[in-house]
Amino acid sequence: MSIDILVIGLPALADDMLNRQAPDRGWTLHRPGPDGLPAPEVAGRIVGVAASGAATVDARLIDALPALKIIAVHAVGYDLTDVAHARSRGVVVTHTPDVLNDDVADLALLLALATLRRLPAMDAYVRAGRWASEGPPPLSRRASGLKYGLLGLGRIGRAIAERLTPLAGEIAYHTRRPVADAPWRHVPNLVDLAAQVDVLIVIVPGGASTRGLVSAEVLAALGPNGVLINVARGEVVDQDALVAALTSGRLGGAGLDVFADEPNAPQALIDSDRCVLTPHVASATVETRQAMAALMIANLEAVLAGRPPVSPVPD
Ligand code: NAP
Ligand code: 8YV
Repeated sequence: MSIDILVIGLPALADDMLNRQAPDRGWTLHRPGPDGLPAPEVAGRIVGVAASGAATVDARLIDALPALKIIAVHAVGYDLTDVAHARSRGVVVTHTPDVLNDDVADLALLLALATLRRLPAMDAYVRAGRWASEGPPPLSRRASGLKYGLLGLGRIGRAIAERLTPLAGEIAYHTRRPVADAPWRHVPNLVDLAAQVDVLIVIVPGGASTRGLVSAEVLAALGPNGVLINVARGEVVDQDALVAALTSGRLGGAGLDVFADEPNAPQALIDSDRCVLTPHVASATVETRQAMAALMIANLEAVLAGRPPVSPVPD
């Protein structure tokens, strides 16, 4: 008997791995149609969903799949899956934590350094022949010795703080509850943290509870010499306020991997040489994407064989 799985928007490497491994497991893979749903004759047989972190798995889709047992999200962030609705239907939701911590932390550090040292602008200066014609470019900012703040100190936040430790003058963080064994200073109020640091790095989950957390007030507290780094979700930052602060010089710079309306980035950010922009690639290395896909497949395999999931999303 075939085991039917709906595959939604997986990145190419994960899609290829699933395609290669499906026959050995007796899995038949299906894709949604233009309405976002599988064909009606297939919908009743789907027992698993394998979804990109960028794919919406909402109540409409879950309700269209009466035999569904598991939604395996290919990401640590599962803000686009309606977990409460899945649970109410007895469907397990899994994600891919930890295997991507190092890559996401590396990109956060890269964005911070590249923004402070204006790396893309310096590269463009050489390529445009301006070094030869105009002489040395304007000076950039020193990264070592600065005060770094983290909004979020979970799996990835800790990996970022550990990378910053040999570099930073000071590291502080804001979370709703202090982390018991963390050696860094907890700041109970986000605006206070932003006022105290030179660089604020955002690494909290997306969703309703964090939407707009980095507000105009937070950006004002960061100030004209402050730098914002976002490797979390675009919606955590008030993007209009960010554009206004950057273009008016009320914020020093920004390094952004995520945006409010992906894959679109605001033209004002594209035009600004005080931003470093990457297209949501913090986990996008061959090694990490293989590990994420393997974990997603392991979760599907476990739940579809009647075993507990390997990495369920927390309650
Ligand atoms: P995690 O281990 O669950 O950590 C989340 C942290 O955020 C915790 O310290 C939590 O502390 C804090 N937090 C949650 N809600 C908060 C709030 N309202 N105010 C202040 N702090 C809050 O998650 P993770 O594995 O580090 O991943 C974090 C997120 O990064 C993911 O959910 C995903 O959205 C994003 N991400 C992006 C990429 C990318 O490609 N750019 C890749 C991987 C992950 P408290 O609960 O104590 O507040
Ligand atoms: C992915 C992510 O880019 O893990 C997350 O939360 O944002 C990323 O690693 C993505 O969603 C891959 O499917």
